[in-house]
Amino acid sequence: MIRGFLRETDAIAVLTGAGVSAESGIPTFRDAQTGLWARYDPMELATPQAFARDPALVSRWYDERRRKSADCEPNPGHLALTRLQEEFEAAGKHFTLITQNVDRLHQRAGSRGLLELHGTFWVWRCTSCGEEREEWEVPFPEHPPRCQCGGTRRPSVVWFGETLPESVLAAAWQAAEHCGLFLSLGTSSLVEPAASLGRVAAAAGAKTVEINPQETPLSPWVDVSVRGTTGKLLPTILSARE
Ligand code: BV8
Ligand code: ZN
Repeated sequence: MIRGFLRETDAIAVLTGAGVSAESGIPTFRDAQTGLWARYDPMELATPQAFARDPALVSRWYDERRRKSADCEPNPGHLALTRLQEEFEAAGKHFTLITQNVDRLHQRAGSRGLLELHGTFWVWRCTSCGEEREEWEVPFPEHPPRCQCGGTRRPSVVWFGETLPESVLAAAWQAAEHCGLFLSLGTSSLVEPAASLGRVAAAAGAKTVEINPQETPLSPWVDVSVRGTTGKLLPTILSARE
């Protein structure tokens, strides 16, 4: 059935979550935090309030996640999406990759033109002068990192309670409304507004597919909900249609 959807559509929108990076060795948001982070709730640390309270702590948490993701490699799930983008674009079809992930493993796998709904921890910005730049050096020499202006720098991610970058969200909504096929991959579909994109696509008449080892609030809304891991399933599902 999914192969039929892939053959028949000329516009695909894909939404990914932390589950897509799990097989690369990066714990998901739901996975219990380990070591010195075990006693912290990620949903609490990823807030402007936590940063205001203890910027060094939050900066160390992001640096730890940067280090982990730097030590990881994209997995077959990431690579299958890169291939699908190449095939779709070579055939003059539309391909939009929308991610909630801030680790840039999709880009390291060769995906291009992503919509990073929640930003990335590889770009940091000054909370005083707003200067923003990529930061690939791991670990940071100091926490939190400082700007030339003396200001404190923060990761260019969207924290809970903060609004998403308008142009990125609008492009994601547009892609969901105008696609013929929507894939929801490795996401618990709990965090808004990202979690609404699948229902937007379904309401607009698109075929919708979910891949997740577990049921999610989106499962009842999609045409096909596959229980399994993206690293194992995507290479077979996305390449079989030739
Ligand atoms: C906002 C960046 C305006 C930082 C992140 C409406 C109703 C209720 C609440 C709200 C609402 N609207 C807004 C809210 C508040 C809030 C929200 O949604 N809260 C939730 C918790 C209820 N949303 C916001 O605050 C958003 N801002 O709306 O602003 C506003 C503000 C206030 C009030 C109203 C409006 C901003 C949200 C973005 C926050 N930033 N990340 C960082 O990463 O540090 S969110 C972060 O958590 C991720 O980016 C991601 O979005 C989310 C985690 O979800 P997943 O990626 O899906 O990962 P998770 O661990 O949950 O699940 C993994 C899944 O993978 C599981 O299902 C598992 O089974 C599966 N899996 C595991 N292994 C595999 C696998 N799947 C496949 N293969 C495998 N191998
Ligand atoms: Zn500055």
